[in-house]
Amino acid sequence: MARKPPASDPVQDAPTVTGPKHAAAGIPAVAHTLRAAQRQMGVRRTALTLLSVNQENGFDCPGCAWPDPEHRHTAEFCENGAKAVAEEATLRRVTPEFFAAHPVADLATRSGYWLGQQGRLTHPVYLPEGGEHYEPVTWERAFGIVAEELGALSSPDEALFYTSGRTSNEAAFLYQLFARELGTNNLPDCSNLCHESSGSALTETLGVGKGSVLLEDLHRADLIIVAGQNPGTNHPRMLSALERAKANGARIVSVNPLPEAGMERFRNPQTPKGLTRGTALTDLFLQIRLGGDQALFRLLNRLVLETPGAVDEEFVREHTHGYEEFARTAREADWEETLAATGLTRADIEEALRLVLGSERIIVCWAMGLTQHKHSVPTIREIVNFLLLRGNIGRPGAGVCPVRGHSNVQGDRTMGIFERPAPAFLDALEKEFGFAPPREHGYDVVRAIRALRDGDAKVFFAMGGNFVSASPDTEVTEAAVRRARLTVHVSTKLNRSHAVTGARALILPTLGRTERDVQAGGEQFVTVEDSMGMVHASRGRLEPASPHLLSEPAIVCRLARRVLGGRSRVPWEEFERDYGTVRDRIARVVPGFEDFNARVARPGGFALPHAPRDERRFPTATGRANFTAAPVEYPRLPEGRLLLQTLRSHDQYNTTIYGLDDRYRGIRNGRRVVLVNPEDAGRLGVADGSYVDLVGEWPDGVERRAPGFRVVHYPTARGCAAAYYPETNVLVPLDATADTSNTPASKSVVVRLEQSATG
Ligand SMILES: Nc1nc2c(c(=O)[nH]1)N[C@H]1C(S)=C(S)[C@@H](COP(=O)(O)OP(=O)(O)OC[C@H]3O[C@@H](n4cnc5c(=O)[nH]c(N)nc54)[C@H](O)[C@@H]3O)O[C@H]1N2
Ligand SMILES: Nc1nc2c(c(=O)[nH]1)N[C@H]1C(S)=C(S)[C@@H](COP(=O)(O)OP(=O)(O)OC[C@H]3O[C@@H](n4cnc5c(=O)[nH]c(N)nc54)[C@H](O)[C@@H]3O)O[C@H]1N2
Ligand SMILES: [Mo]
Repeated sequence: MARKPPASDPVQDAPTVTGPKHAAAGIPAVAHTLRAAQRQMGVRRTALTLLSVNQENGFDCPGCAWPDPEHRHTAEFCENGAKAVAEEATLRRVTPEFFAAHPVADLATRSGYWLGQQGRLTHPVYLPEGGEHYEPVTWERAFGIVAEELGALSSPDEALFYTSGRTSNEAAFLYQLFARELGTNNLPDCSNLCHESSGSALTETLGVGKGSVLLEDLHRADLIIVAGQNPGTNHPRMLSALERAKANGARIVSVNPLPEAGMERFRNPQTPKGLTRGTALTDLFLQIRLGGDQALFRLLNRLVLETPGAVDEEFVREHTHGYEEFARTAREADWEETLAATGLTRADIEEALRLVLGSERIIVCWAMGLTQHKHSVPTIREIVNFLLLRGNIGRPGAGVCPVRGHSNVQGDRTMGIFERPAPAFLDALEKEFGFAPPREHGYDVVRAIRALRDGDAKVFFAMGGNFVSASPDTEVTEAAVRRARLTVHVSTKLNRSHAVTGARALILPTLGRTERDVQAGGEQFVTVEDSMGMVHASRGRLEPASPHLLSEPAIVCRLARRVLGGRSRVPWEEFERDYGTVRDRIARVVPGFEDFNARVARPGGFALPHAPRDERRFPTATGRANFTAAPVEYPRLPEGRLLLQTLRSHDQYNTTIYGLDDRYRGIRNGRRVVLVNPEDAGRLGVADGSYVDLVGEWPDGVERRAPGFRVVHYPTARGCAAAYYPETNVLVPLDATADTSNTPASKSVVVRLEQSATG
């Protein structure tokens, strides 16, 4: 079977380059939206579907986790949200005939783009041991196969239950309940690859691993620092919030190795101004080196400490712990070292300080640019120090704003999708359901891969996602997954994980967000939690892609009945009939969900409590907000090497590739590109348009090579390079992870460029 990363068929990857744009959204985005949607859905369905995204009676956009504004426009969707919807609501279908025509070995040679473009999965299918094709299977038989393999394990801890962040609260709650009644906490999820570093840092310092701001806080802030995030592509609706903040007088600092178009200027298609020039968003652009953020915030903290009257002494005295030690360490911050770590100038940092000191209310927003480094957790802790110093936690217009990825990734964690559950959560489960959940911690994603590799895990079950493509070290991960006895994917669309299988494999097709979910108890809705802790209902409107689909809750309930049989204490049948009964249990188990069914029925849903935000109460080990002190770290680059970040283009949703353009960065018709600063390129002797292999350097001596990338001279920070994920995941070593959170360090990979043989 092909092990090589497949080429980007059907279109030969042939990038053309025009250079970065300086504004995002506007009329071209609207045109792109409609064109992309109509290609998948046709004109009528496009209109029907897009009009019910994020409306009170409609479905939650399966794109990002950005919250909904209180006054919704008729078209509360963005270009990339529309693409996410069109991917799901497409009229193309993957049927049993498709699998008969394409053996698994053939699927394994196809690109992720090609696989995704084939359309929605229509039937449960099974790959028997030694088989070459997936073949149709009944749901009963499929659940029987899972039960057989789970029953053959010597311990439930040999099973892994992965979750991607689109799963609803109801499905997530049922799924973790099933895994725990079976007897394992092996619940790795995409969060392990994503915002785990934020959760780790915030739980320790503030006592709650979530953001502390609501949308109205952004509108009221004096200063918003956006670090390590590209909202123009990944959270386009955030640009409207930034625009509104600007109109109210806020300043915006953007901290990024790349000048991202969306942060420069926003043309809001829903306002008259947006039809012309739009709004300039960034007041100060700090073009930082990859991994330089901790050093930057450390020096800013020193400068704040040295400014008379700048520290909010009352807040520090009343609410915090660890100030003295932190202040001692911060005072040692060194200008020279900071300039080297960040690549910034003295003037840059002095200007940033001036904006900080001139602002009463400060918010820091961030995403993957801060969470996917070895020292991500201390970096985010340093940001907490920065905010605590001036009392910017727990008052309007101020706080921490980790901007989440998947539309319900935060809710899934709230529902107990976590390999290290809090004892209080397990106690509540035990009390409610009367079985003793396992207490030992389970595997996160990286540990799950090692367990598969080492033969310690034998059944891999995925509730959504694309495990082999999203995970690091593609070759290691794929070889590990192939050792499994059974791999099972609950999926809407085909992806590479279906072609890299255990001895036996199942694909269980499921309903998407956009589709009507009818159970024995009538039409159902589900709920989700956005990035700011707002919970609301989501109701699909479209006819399901096929009559053979089951909803995610139904799949879990039926599987649990089949696997656990008479020994289960859980009323799975009732839960499947009526999701309201699941919400009644969530209300009794998860704090903040009291009276869930009644409150979620209100328009707009409700906000979960957040003690630091609401009452300046910090449920940490010390009972206060913790300042922390850690040594400053930043990546050191050997001579002749570059530090590579693996990031998203404008035409993808994680491993789902919508198209081959990255419009705002001026790249078209290809994904195998590497962005290199022209001065570095000159020093390394790589011409614009030449082809190179990216070769990873990591102390284990294993050669990790991503062949055939077109060099693009691009204004990124010196010493840094950028290329798209998942094509470059082959370069991220499994063991290169963040301290504490164990998130793969996919934004700081040391590489050398070699003349390409394949170009
Ligand atoms: N359309 C679309 N929307 C999405 C997604 C998608 O793939 N497509 N994915 C969703 C998911 S799951 C997530 S987690 C989010 C991801 O949202 P983002 O975090 O915006 O995604 P990335 O493309 O990884 O971009 C990382 C950004 O951080 C910058 N950066 C990288 N390293 C550093 C650093 O060391 N310091 C600083 N200051 N900046 C750095 C990069 O230049 C880039 O601008 O988006 C979500 N929304
Ligand atoms: N190198 C590198 N690696 C990364 C990242 C990076 O920046 N760089 N980012 C990481 C991040 S932030 C994340 S979140 C992960 C993402 O990791 P995952 O969440 O595992 O990956 P996705 O590509 O979002 O999953 C796409 C698949 O989900 C399925 N799907 C879509 N909708 C539904 C649904 O409603 N139900 C079900 N059951 N299935 C559905 C479809 O089959 C689709 O093919 O990747 C991580 N990997
Ligand atoms: Mo993510």
